[in-house]
Amino acid sequence: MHQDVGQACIVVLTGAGISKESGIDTFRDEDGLWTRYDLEEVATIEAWHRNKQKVLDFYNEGLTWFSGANIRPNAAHAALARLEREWPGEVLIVTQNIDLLHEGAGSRNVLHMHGQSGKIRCMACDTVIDSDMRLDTQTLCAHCGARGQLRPHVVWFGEMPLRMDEIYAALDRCTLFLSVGTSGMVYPAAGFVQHVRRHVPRAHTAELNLEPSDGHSLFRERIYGPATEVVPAYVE
Ligand code: BV8
Repeated sequence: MHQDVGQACIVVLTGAGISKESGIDTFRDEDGLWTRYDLEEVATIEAWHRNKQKVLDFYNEGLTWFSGANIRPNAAHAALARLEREWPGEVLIVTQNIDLLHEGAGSRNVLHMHGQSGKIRCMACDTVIDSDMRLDTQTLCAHCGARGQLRPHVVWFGEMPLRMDEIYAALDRCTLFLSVGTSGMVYPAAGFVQHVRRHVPRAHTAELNLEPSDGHSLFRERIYGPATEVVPAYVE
């Protein structure tokens, strides 16, 4: 059955590479975050149970990375926001990033599968609140009063990413799966292209990245270059 364009759904997976030209470091490039921090020490649930303060220090320092006055959406974020405005069907951005640059560019249909900055969560009562306060092991939860149970609302390694059912439902109805600025090394996000190939064989798949990702051969179309150049050109 031919889907009319109005039903056509575009799913765009983004990673740290789309925010690089806005001044936010990626994770695995030669100047990336994981070259300065051991992810096992600061971004796993085991690290939280082993040394909460170390995890919170990493998070507190991270707050400064997004808050700089010069950290603004770039032309790639703007192009995806325009795509959402002008495309007659649905456009869903599934981002692995915790920054809010997609929203800053005007995108409204954004799903942060690895959590997002500006929110904290209580491990005792699971309440999620908007806050970019600095956290320490003595901070009390305003909802349940638990001490030292507040953590960033970020998905650590070994934790289930957020809203996976919604993501797979969107992938199952997409006509285009676009992957932008991700190394394709972290699952389940890295497996989305394979999911589309298997479940939606008619969908087109394209990778827009600075260099070939881990899963580059799985994409029908591959365009390489800085996101601020290749994404606006692709959206055109
Ligand atoms: C889960 C939060 C299951 C912190 C993050 C062995 C094999 C396979 C899988 C696993 C395994 N062992 C464990 C796993 C699972 C694990 C995983 O995949 N590990 C990898 C490392 C092997 N995954 C998980 O644990 C996930 N959970 O599987 O749960 C489960 C089931 C049941 C019950 C419970 C659990 C959770 C993963 C989420 C982890 N949290 N971040 C934070 O963000 O502060 S992941 C972290 O990596 C970030 O979120 C980041 O977004 C994500 C992916 O990285 P990228 O965004 O791709 O960034 P990267 O630096 O890697 O690449 C940047 C790219 O941009 C490069 O390609 C570069 O070329 C490009 N680029 C650079 N500049 C530009 C550019 N492109 C365009 N323009 C430019 N200018």
